[in-house]
Amino acid sequence: MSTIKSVHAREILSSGSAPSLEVKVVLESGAEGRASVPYGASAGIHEAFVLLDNDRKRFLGKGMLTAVKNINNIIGKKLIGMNAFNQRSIDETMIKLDGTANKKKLGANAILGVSLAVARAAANENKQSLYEYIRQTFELPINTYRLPNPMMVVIEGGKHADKSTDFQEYMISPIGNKSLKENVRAGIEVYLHLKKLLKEKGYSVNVGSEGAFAPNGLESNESPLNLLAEAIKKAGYTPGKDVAISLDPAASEVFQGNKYQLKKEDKELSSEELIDYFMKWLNKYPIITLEDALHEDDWENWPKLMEKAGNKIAIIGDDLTVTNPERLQKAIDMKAINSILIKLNQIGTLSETVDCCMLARKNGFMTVVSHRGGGETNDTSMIDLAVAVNSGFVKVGPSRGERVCKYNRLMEIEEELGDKARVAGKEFRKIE
Ligand code: 2PG
Ligand code: MG
Repeated sequence: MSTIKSVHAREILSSGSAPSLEVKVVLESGAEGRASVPYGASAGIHEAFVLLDNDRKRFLGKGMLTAVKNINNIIGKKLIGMNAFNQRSIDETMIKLDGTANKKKLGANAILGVSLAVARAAANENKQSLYEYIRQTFELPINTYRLPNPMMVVIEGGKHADKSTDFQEYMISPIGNKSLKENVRAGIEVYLHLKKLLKEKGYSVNVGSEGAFAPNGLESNESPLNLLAEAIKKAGYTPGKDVAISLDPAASEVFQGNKYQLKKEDKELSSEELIDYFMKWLNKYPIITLEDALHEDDWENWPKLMEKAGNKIAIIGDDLTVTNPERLQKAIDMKAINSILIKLNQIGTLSETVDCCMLARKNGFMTVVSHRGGGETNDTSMIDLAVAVNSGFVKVGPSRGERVCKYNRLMEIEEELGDKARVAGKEFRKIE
């Protein structure tokens, strides 16, 4: 047992040019753990609360000094002296101390920062990798290591870009069944060929907030799919076999007046019409996962999409489920999805995130651990989590330091595990 000696937080900068926070936890043994937290751009309304200062004189209101103070003056004081190896009780203590349903009082950003820093300190004390420590401390009944495939956002629109597509993310998913390193390479090569292709066609190759291209003037919301298929071929891969396509329309963001507004095409669609719209794409392109195809509270229509496409592809909930075991349980009961996106900061503690992953696995659901679009940091805890729970994919952009550090961590883990691990590849939906 090693007790917590100090907890210290500071405001840092995130990739979104707004602050985030970093926490350092020191144990009596001298072991240290550091963690920082991301935040979303198109955050779901049911997510845990990100506490901002709202002081317009600092960072346009986006400072995190209040959350930092909550850590240094309230959370830290409560946790000092506690056993760092009892992650569950650390997290439960913070949840109780906050006392609200969505961590509004202390801030989920504050709570998550501490939760992860404690886990890192304990792992360091044990001289274990974080993924290994997560398996051990939560006694996860998983014995194999199956590394997640990359899911790379390569064209972004919606809230993540300016004047691009209505939908948020067009992604490539290398599943070639080789090593993780080879799948990462395939993804990056397709990204580079896509860049060439966009240039040839006269589009800009400036990147959006997740490091994906965000071209102006695309003809329709379907155009990126053709570009992706072409780039996959140009890179020497077979669409669907080596590299497939994943989509996150982030439909909540285009939902207005009870309809889905596709401004780019001057269309206003009902839920059923939007499902048919996507079904046409599924029949035409090698799409293997579809995330947030409907609004976050359009519960009655999600099962209709599942009925039509659930046996062919992964239907993923993100804003729908917000890494919340209760919302996931509802989705399970309603047969609304068969896979779930996992974001640590949507729920705000490591324990609750792991519980959500395990509930998903128990029900045969694939998990995809994801970065955030608003502001990311160089923290790579999401990767260790993905490895700990045998996720099918990790969703991360293919460029910018705060994104590629995640892939670099994943490749490091592959090297560390050697023969003990293999990549999920085409079996990404298999639960092991
Ligand atoms: C999403 C994410 C990550 P944001 O919708 O899946 O790509 O976006 O972090 O902005 O919610
Ligand atoms: Mg999403």
